[in-house]
Amino acid sequence: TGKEKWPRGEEKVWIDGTRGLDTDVPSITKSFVNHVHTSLARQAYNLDDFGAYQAAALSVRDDLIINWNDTQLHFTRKSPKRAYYLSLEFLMGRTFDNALLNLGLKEKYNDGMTKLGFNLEDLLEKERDAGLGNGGLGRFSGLLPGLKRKPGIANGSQLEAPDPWLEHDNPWELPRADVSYEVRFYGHSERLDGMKAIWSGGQEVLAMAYDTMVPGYDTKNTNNLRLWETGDYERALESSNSAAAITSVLYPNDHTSFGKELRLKQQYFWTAASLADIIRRFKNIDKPITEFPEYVAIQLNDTHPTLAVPELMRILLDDEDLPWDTAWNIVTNTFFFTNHTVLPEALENMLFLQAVEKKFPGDREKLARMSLIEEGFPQNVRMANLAVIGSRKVNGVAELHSELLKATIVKDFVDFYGQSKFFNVTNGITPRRWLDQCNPGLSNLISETLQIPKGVFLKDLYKLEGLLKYVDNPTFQKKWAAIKQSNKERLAHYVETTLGFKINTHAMFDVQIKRLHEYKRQTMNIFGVVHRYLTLKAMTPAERKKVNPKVVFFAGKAAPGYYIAKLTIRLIVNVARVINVDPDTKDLLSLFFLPDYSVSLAEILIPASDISQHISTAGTEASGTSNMKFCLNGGLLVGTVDGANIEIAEEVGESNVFFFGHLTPAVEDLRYQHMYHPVPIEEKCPALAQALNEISSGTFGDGGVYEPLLNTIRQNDYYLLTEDFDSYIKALALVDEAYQDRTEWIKKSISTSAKMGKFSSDRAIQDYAQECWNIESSKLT
Ligand code: GLS
Repeated sequence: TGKEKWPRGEEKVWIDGTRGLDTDVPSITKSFVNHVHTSLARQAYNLDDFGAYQAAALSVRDDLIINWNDTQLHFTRKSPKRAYYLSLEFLMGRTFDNALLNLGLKEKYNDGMTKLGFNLEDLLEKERDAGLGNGGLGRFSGLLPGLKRKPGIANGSQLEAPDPWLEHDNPWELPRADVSYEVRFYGHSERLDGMKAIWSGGQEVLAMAYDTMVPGYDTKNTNNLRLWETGDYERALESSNSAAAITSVLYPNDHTSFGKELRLKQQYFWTAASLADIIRRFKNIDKPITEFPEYVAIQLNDTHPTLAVPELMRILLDDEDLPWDTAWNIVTNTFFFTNHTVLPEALENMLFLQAVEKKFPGDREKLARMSLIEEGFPQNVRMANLAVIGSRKVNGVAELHSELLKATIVKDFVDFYGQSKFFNVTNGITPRRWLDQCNPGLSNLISETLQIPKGVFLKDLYKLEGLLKYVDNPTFQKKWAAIKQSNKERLAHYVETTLGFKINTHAMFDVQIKRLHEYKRQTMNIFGVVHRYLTLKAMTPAERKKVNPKVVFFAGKAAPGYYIAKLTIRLIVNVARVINVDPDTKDLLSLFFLPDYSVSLAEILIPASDISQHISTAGTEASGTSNMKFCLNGGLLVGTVDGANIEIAEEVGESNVFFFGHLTPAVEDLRYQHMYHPVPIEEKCPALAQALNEISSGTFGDGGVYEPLLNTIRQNDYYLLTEDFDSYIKALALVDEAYQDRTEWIKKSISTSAKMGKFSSDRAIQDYAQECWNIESSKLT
């Protein structure tokens, strides 16, 4: 209410001492110099770019902290319902540039840094990405508390090393020694004289909070991302397990369950700390515990935080003394679960069965399928089933994926609960980072053309539809093309400085960037490159003259234990070594695997792409989000009828997307055929067989080493390359043809970008707010 009694001392002295926001150039430079002198203990004489980045970051951080404090106070006073997003991954990317843009201070910092003898763009480059995650799942949560740990990086034929993210003080993170909770592992329960059971013994570990300020765009609201680290304090009561290991080892396998003790301890550590924190905050508002779901919604980002379900039950039963039914009712009205994949290996694997038995008497097999425990040796807990029964609603991340979920993984649960518990929220991407921050030229052109400030379309992406009026306008087309060209030059400059290769920026830039996985079929892309190389080699010089030059880019990481994925990287790198120096072809085809994939590298690659590849076997890619990013930046897609590709085509029109390959319903039958009626690859797909044989023959070095990779296709071909390769090559030919008519291509590019409104993360978050959390925005003024 703002009318409370002032908590201590003289109110006026407190108010006068409150620092304002640095919103003009003199106060920005003053704050910067102050941080150079006092926080860094340096001077103008010995300040390099990294020091300047730190001082500038600390000065922006001061502003963020003010807004963040005000936001926390606002929420504490209003006690609105809060949504908590529990995720084991947060791929935040860089903070500095994002904070400047969101606070609307970029130009002023630019001026200020120039006056101080620095170039802002150089300072922005000094920041290391905060990369707490694997792929799209982590990036999605980066939009919206977690676990603090040291991730690994990739390089060349993939080297793994600790991530340098945590080596320097991270100015964006506040250690909160004042916020900590004890988390207990192991031990036993005791029942004293028929009293309730008490959990005692085992190991106690202190969870300490680290907060990161996450500013909203064009608002003072600054949210909190809370990560947990094991504190110095550890009491091993019965066990010698090291607490430090809990937060220092990154769980590296996207899509693969680990099922081991450390992984389980990590998951329990962080969900227990987060729940203790949520309960503490709820208790401050002095409401009965039965009203918990009216004040708290918790979204489970995949199965990783599922232990929050039994942990909340434990708190309600043991600490709050509630009866089982009351407790379960609270739990199942608090949690919401988002599934991010139908791949079986990702489904990390108690009384509920009685209800199932009642509804479907005698159906033993159904009971076994729906059980939380998978019977076998050893027994496994089915985390996905636990997440489904513990949550009020369950969603997939694109229309096709949500339908497949209902038809497969959660089918029995749909029969039991009915359809209404299951729904879809198609993923989205933030236009602030994936348009304005990564492609300022395009963002400026859109603003100038539509004659609206950037803030308008960056907050309402549907406004881009206004561009459709200019599709046929030659002046606008020229400007649009010029921006793509300058982004291609920026990427070429990056490649030249990191890999030492000069590239032809007038060639078509073809990009595939994502985690390395067989289902994503980077293999099909590299075999396609080999096919193109062999075709070029067989041409006469005159024939080659008619060919569209093309540069193919790959980037992405493989899980450290994923042998086939790592072999794929090695193959790409070695094919590149051969074709990039072949005098017959190098002007027409070159290939790069860019090491150390990160959000920041994606910010350079995406705006530079003419075409990007999203070529998973139909039914395997839950959504994909880079497809949306490419399209927003005017890149076209070549892809399968899978994940969010489908919805993108619905928006932009199928004529603007290069679709190929078998559809989802055919996949199961084809796999059956492969298993029981195999046809030799030479017969089924000669073009692919030829590419594989060329690799086997040693043209790209490393004789014999690729056989295990090639055999995945020759033998079982689970991901159906032999079925889709021919239509893939045809689709690429259509891409080449379309690119020859540059004006038509630019029209497609503009029309695609103009129709990306649906894929704003604002729409996705709004969907969750309405369908699940039942909260409204609570804006700080
Ligand atoms: C993923 C899916 O594989 C992607 O298709 C999806 O876009 C992403 C976000 O929903 O989630 N699931 C996963 O385990 N990693 C992913 O990137």
